[in-house]
Amino acid sequence: MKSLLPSRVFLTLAGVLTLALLTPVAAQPPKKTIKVGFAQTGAESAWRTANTVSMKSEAEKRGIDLKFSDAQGKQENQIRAVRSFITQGVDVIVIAPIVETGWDPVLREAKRAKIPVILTDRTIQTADESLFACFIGSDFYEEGRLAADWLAKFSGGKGNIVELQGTAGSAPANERRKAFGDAVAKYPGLKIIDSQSGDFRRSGGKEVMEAFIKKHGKAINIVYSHNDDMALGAVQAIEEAGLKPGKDITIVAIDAIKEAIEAVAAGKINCTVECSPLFGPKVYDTVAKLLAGQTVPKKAYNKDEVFDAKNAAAALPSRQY
Ligand code: GZL
Repeated sequence: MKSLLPSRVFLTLAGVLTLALLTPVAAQPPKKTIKVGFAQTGAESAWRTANTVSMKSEAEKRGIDLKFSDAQGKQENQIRAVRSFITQGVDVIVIAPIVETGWDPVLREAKRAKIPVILTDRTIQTADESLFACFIGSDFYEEGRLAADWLAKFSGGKGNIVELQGTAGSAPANERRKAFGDAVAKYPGLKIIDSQSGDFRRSGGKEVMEAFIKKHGKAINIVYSHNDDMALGAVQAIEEAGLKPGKDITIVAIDAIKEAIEAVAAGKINCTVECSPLFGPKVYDTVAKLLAGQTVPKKAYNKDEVFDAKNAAAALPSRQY
């Protein structure tokens, strides 16, 4: 049978095909896995747990190699973790600084190692803002102001307040306290009669509230708590004292964790101001921009909403933490 192709064309095609099969395709260089070191504060509250879940699950989704450290509430453990991340040569360091001060020396070491640092959740006090690439978190002062404004309206600007403070020296405790105090000062009928730290812990909120009830008894009209976990502890103490939380004593808190919104819907807490912990996506988008040499905003604030009897029940189905 006559060949369909002249033999020399056939041989040429066969040669080209053989050559193509034998020439290794230029292997794409394997995509480098991004390594991120995250120095987390600890596991003091439901908010913190949700924050850790967001950071870990989003890293896994994006194929990021996350080196995670839980400092168990101690700054020295966080600083040790940052030094370890520098030694490991991670690409970016993320810190949720437990307290505001004492960060410059280790941040200078990260800068010398040319590793960018993202501050997430809590800010720091430093004279040299070049020591960190950016801050991603909430505006704690605004949260304190929103809580005070809501309370002034709800209480008609009258009542004795006891305050449950967050972790001593932390940015949220400092700013939520200052904002609330600045706002309440405008109402002569509102008076902060006592204020103590419960360290953002539920057990701390319960213990401090028990002491307040013992000391002030029925003189207490209002509880202002720097986070929901301490407020939920205070609810337990108020009930154990035979009083009705949300009715005999008004309770205003911050975080808007699901359990607190449920308590608002049940009338046991009167208001909680949101402080979203779901930073994962925003942090890793920022990591990608920094590694691509892009500039990022120095401060990026999350949007926070206020929940009370009017909107709590409707919000519950969509809450993620
Ligand atoms: C706020 C965060 C605080 C929460 C607490 O961004 O730092 O720490 O309000 C958490 O619940 O423990």
